[in-house]
Amino acid sequence: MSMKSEVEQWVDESARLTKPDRIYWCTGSAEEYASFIGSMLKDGTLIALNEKTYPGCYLHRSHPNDVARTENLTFICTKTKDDAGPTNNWMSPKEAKEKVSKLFNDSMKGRTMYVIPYLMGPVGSPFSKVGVEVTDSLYVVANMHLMTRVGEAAMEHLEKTHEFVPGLHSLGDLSPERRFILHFPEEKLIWSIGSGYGGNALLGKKCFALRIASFMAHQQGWMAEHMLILGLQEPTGHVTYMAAAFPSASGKTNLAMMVSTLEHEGYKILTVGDDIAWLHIDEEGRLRAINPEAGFFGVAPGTSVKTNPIAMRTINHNTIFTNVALTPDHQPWWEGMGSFPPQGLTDWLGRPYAESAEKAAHPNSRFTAPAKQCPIISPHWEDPKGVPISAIIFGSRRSAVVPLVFQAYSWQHGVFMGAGMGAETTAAATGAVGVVRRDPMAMLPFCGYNMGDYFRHWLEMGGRIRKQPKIFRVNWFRKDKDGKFLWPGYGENIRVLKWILERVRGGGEAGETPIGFVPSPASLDTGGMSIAPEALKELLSIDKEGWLKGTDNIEEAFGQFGDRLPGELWEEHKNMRQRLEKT
Ligand code: GTP
Ligand code: SPV
Ligand code: MN
Repeated sequence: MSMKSEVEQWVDESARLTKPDRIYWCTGSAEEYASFIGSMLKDGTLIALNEKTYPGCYLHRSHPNDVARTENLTFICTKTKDDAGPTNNWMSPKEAKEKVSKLFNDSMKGRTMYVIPYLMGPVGSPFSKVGVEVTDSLYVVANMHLMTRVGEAAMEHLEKTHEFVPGLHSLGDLSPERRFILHFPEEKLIWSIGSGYGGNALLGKKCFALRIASFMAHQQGWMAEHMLILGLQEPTGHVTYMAAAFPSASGKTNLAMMVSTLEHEGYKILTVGDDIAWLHIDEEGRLRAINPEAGFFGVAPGTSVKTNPIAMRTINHNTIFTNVALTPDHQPWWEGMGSFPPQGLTDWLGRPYAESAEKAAHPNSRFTAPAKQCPIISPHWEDPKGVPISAIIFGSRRSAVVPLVFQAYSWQHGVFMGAGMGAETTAAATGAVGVVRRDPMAMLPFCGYNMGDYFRHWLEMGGRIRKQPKIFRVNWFRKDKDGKFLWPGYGENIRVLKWILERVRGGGEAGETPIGFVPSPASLDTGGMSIAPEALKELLSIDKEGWLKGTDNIEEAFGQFGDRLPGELWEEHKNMRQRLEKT
């Protein structure tokens, strides 16, 4: 059977269950995109933005109870609960299908089913993979057009690779009571119903490129990670590539597109990806990364000409905005855009904005824009081989304890550092914001299998990589006593990346501490930067009590995995505690 007929067979099967009135096969063409936009303008799914200042841009308001990923409704449906592990919600595949097929039953009656064949990764890359999403949401179709490579490219890749990940999506009734985001990693299948938002509904992104892909990567010897990929160009013109894992809404897009404040010295950033990296070991034993996505689904609030001018230039044309506020002259607006809320502003719910306690834009409002519109996109962003990675960076929001930057002593120590990472939660998922939880490698909501096995996989990958990337931890979010950020962040983060580059080269000064190599204030290039010496000192200080408490939290988190937690990580844990107690 040809691959086309295999896809057709699965589409038929999905149609028998959901009973759409029509089935439409997406080609991915510009005409198709324009006609879908036209229909959504007509039925009110989209609002056209100002043609002069935001050509080709639209606003979508999602259902008020459907504004972020819902981790509590996300399941890994492996045969055994143990294979999903203690950090994932689990249902048996049988129970999940019985329960949720009832919700899919007739869910597309009176509607059109859109079939989206899409490619994750550059055209012609041996690391790229095909997905097929069927959905009854045109908003999802339009976003998939921007975020992935839809149509011919996918079908051609499919004929060569004979493998695709099917994803069945329906809006259902959008009730959280009847919302399920299900993953069947053993059969590489995704079912999602009851949400039209972001990572819940654009199945190429978190569902495929992280949860299903991480499971495949574990089996096949590669890695699927919640990482940005950037190139750091230095005065000689040489570019060093780095990959960085930060939890949701914790600075990946911003770091990947940063305008360096050391540009006058010749240090600048090139963007390869802002959210997901697929990493493979090449014939020379180097770790290489591709960005499986073709667009950015980025956080709007906080994005301004000051903080992220590159994003502002990327998203002022051909962009879909979701849940931002609307000015009277139809421009998008959000908190932290750098201007006061204008008179006559409409909030994300479509109500007149009153300067009450509530925000005009939802804290998880987002933009969807094609990556090729990024003015500093790397010339290698679609290189089929990927880019060689020299440094891996873990980062998260920590208002206390964690220094601005430090380096792991070894790959194994770095894996421990990532596995034990604590992070304050954000608005990217429903639930409390600002609560510290363990978010290993920023993958807690995205690992499609037992995280104990995932840590083991990281250790094994390290053993296979001949030229191991150096591993670092960063924290832009440490606060002073008054609750103000100690570090200015954004473009100034280049100073940290410069030190990381020096360390990768075997240079750069650093002191040995219980937690790793920490730079002294003098070894960071802070020339021309306004930062109080006391602030810098505090940013690089080690809070012994805080870290000791952290080792207790790590012990508790590691304990959940029982004997699936690699002994090497307990060893690192013990060593760190001993080093802390000795100081
Ligand atoms: P996801 O798309 O959810 O995976 O998030 P992300 O990691 O790409 O986060 P993003 O770069 O969109 O940043 C989220 C929020 O953090 C935005 O409001 C930013 O303005 C803010 N932010 C990013 N970098 C910095 C920084 O260096 N310092 C401070 N203080 N805030 C930052
Ligand atoms: C995240 O939450 O990490 C995102 C947005 O990048 S979503 O696509 O909704 O997952
Ligand atoms: Mn993300």
